[in-house]
Amino acid sequence: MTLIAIEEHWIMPELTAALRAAPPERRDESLAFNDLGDHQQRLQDLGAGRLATMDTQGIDVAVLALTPPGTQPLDPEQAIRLSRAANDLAAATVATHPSRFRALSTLPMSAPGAVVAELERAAGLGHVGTMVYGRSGELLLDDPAYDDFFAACARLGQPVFLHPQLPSAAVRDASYRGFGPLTDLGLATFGWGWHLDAATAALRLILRGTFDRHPDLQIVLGHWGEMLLFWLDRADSLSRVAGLPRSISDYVRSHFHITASGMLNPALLHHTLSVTGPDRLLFSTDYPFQHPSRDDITGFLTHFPSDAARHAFTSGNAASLFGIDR
Ligand code: GRE
Ligand code: ZN
Repeated sequence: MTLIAIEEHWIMPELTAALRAAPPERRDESLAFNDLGDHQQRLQDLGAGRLATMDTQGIDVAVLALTPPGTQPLDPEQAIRLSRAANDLAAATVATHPSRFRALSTLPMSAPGAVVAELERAAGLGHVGTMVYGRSGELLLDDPAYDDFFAACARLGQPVFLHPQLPSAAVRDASYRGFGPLTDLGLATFGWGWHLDAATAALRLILRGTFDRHPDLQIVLGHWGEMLLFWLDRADSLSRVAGLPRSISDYVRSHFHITASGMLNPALLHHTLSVTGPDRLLFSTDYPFQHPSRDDITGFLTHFPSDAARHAFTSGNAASLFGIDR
């Protein structure tokens, strides 16, 4: 069995320094998660330590992606420079261990006019897709400023991983305060807000007609589809008021791939299978934030309805979506 994990995070110290030095209105408090335990060291390690963990878990190929918030809170000039640096370092890492690593590119989303050029450059370096977030500054991902980006992703066959990020200050002030700094931050992020925010960003892309304009575009959602997959019955009524040609769940079934992000819960697997079928499910651990053991992973794999579905999840779907052949 080949195991491909597609949401495996890393960080570049120069980027951490720039994010920490950002002005207060651009600073992302979720950066603190990278400092918990040995995360910082694990995130920075693109060599022996990471490979040893992969070997212990039974992971053959890790698809690397920066940890949130990428370069998205940075000013345009810094975002362009550090996205390039991240893409170059990721390419060098893949070149050093070509049978073990692939990478998703990092794009300067705060400089919408520079995004397509860097996507094209990163695809040329061999990056198999890109990871973005639902918002950069005030600009939401469904803003027309990003339409050329989605056109380029569709044209180049680059899937877009839409990863959670800290909700805007306005949303946090309205909904995620009142319990003390740590609980407030957890409520806004890993405990709830991240997953609602990413689901809303995905839903907004559908409502904006993104997939009608770009029929070849593919999106990846983590955490078993964030909250979107659990609320399709309700979201479907939106397609009618929005005048979309297809139902929301129909867009999800034809334009979205769903990854586990280390949440190896059979109930979530069964729900996702009931929505999308086995051909859109992808394995990932969300390294280093989740660290399932080899036994956790093999135990989870017993819950698949067939060998074909298991194989699709462990490597087949990732191989075809990202063009990974090893
Ligand atoms: C994630 O990438 O999903 C993540 C983090 C930090 C903490 C928990 C987590 O980036 O799930
Ligand atoms: Zn993640």
